Amino acid sequence: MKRVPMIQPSVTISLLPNSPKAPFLLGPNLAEAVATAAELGYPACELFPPNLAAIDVPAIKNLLHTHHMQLSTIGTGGGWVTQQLTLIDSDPTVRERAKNYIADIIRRAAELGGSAIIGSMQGRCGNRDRRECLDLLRDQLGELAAVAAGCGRPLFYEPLNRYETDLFNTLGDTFRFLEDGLPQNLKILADLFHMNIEETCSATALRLAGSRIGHVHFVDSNRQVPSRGQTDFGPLAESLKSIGYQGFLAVEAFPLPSSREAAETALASFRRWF
Ligand code: LER
Ligand code: MN
Repeated sequence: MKRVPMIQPSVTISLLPNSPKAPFLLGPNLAEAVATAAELGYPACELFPPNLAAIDVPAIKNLLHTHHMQLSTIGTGGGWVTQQLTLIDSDPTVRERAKNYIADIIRRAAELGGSAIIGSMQGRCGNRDRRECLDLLRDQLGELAAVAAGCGRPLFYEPLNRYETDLFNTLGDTFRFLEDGLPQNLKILADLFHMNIEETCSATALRLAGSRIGHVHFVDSNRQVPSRGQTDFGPLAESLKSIGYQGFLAVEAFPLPSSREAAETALASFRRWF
């Protein structure tokens, strides 16, 4: 019998005050957000905490248990937003703090059954030597992937569009960098919004990255929820199914026209294509 891939939706919850300019659907009250996600029918959520203190593991575990909700992922971008930490900062003490911050999130996410995401905290190279920047990135990602492996988890690295990083913008370039010696538990986070800006063909890029894809940000071309932009999700869904993708599609999108309506529309879109 043909095995049907298990792709599940997840909804983003920001623990920072919500804003129509930030791509998170629910929050900032965690208890209310988890209750709403469960009521709408989401099996999982992705958290965006502003700092480590916001990740109260026993309290979150209790809340997830009460609502039969899984934690798919925790974003680390708060380390950039609130403390300007990046993995390739030119100051070694900042790099060390950035690495420790992400390592802590990897461990806390693992205790909650989830995995960490490295997006904005990768940083930018700017006018420094690109080779040196990529060497720093390689060392930092390698150490953090080892922390995740010690917890029995993957770690997700996210290529971003050109306006947010100059390290890696496409899945193909990211794939080649990771395949050049970085461990297999270091997976690509494919964000369909960034890909819409950078890829020649997103459906092909997903196929070529294959089993290196570990997580997806499910979002439309204008960073609104799927079906509020101009992406044709049919070919993207076909690609993910063809590579046997088994992870989450986390809706990281603007909460428009309202948090609740966006979360409802995103789930309806998920059911239509997956
Ligand atoms: C940033 O644009 C993004 O897509 C996030 O997932 C990264 O933290
Ligand atoms: Mn993203």
